[in-house]
Amino acid sequence: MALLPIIEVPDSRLRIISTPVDTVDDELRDLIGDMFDTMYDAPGIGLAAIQVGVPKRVIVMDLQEQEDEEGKPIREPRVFINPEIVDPSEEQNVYTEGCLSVPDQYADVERPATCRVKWLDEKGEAHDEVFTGLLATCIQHEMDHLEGIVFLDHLSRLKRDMIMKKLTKARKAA
Ligand code: GNR
Ligand code: NI
Repeated sequence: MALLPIIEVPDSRLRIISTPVDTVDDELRDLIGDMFDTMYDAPGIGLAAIQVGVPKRVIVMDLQEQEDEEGKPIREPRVFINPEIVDPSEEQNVYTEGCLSVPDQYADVERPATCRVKWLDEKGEAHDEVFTGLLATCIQHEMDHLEGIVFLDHLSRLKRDMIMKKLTKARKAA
């Protein structure tokens, strides 16, 4: 169990384009384990490796949509290595997004409603699935991180500046 520090805007490391993974090995699986610890602790529903300072094309995700009888979220961890988006839909969807690198700030972002994704899992096995709903939104948000993009980049300059101001204010108050 290891919690890794999460990088926040406007840190320039969030602008790095991450590099494809060439071997899925134990060292990578250790990183993935630490990323899950960090994501669940935050808490968040997704995390890209660059958010903990590692410029590799690795994403962990758990939407935690289902609960057990006691109301505890049922864990459904997903790992995406070298993901690729193939067929984004014409149809768009708006979701109020947040980001662990932009703490406590939320804004509506429009993205393709569905997309087909190809990726490798932590065993190095290939997958190819169509994603809809929050899963489609979240994988696109995470894929953006691999390209050095944060959700604020999808907003108007006005909205982005407002959020950055609120963030500065919240940090001063803390
Ligand atoms: O925890 C997160 N919640 C979230 C909500 C709506 C759309 C995307 C996300 S991802 C975010 C975690 C994060 O920053 N991942 O990069
Ligand atoms: Ni994010």
